[in-house]
Amino acid sequence: MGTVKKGLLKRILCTALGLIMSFMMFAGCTKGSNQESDSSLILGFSQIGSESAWRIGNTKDIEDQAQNYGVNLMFENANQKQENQIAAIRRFIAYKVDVIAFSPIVEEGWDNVLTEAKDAGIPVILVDRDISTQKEGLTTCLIGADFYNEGVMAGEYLIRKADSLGLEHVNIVEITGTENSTPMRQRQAGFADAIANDSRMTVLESIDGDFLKSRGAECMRYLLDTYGDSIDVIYSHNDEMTLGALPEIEKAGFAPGKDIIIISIDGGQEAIDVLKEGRINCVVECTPKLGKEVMETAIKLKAGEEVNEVIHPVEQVFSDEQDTSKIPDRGY
Ligand code: GYE
Repeated sequence: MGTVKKGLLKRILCTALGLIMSFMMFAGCTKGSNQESDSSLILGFSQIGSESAWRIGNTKDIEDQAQNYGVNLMFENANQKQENQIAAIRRFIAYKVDVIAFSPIVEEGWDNVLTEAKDAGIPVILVDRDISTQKEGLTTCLIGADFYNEGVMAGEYLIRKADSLGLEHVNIVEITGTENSTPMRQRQAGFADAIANDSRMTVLESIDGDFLKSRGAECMRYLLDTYGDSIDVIYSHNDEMTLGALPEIEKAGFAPGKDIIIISIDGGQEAIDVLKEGRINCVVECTPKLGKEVMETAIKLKAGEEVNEVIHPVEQVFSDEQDTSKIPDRGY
């Protein structure tokens, strides 16, 4: 065969192979090993944004598990805006996806778009955060952490810490997550309830840090200016805000973890490393690894099967009460 003909044959073969591979990828056939996989399922997922290590870990897990289960994922990042999430859900409806999943940035304001999804016959899974509504049947289930319990675990740690240090009075400042979001509301409520009967505890102020590192720093500067050395404890609703606050505390001449008790939530690697250094006292775990449950639930919903209304992952507390050098790598 002449070189020209050989080259042509090679090109035809490559193109054919390329076409077969792209078809397999589109159909989700690249991993056929998972028995429960469904390569015909199209899942629209609207993510809140990329505000934290938690969120980035959550996105990666959803993408990895979609691949693992052979699910075709239409992923949209709302960059912290509810209107972008609403627009994404409308695009999923227009595209006639099989299942919609989303993490609502705040609890209110979803009735119209979710009624449209319901009218289109598309089941909706809430991932991570909840919604608040008077209407029945807009969503099928919630896959996410028990934020109230996280707040309780944070409060109970503080009571044990105050006992061990023999503190008589404890002044707390709270840096909260995004206003009107489920983790903000529940982490605040769980913590408040856990310390309610302990007369040593006073919350000096709760301030909105929006789950952002930059806001954590800003809030901390304000709190230090306002309350100075009367602050005994910082209860921060996520690691990002905690990591933003720490340098400000140090700049003001205090040693975090010693002069001021630091309590955080999430458990990303960076915060765990700082816990190991002794500059954070306690990190309540909130796992971002929800992808497996999301895929399995979406597959069941498409098949018309029943699903559990609420799925909470099991979570733990990391703190200076344990040998922190033994905490395994977190992976996010
Ligand atoms: O704690 C925070 C993130 O909703 C549980 O959102 C999530 C929270 C998480 O940005 O870091």
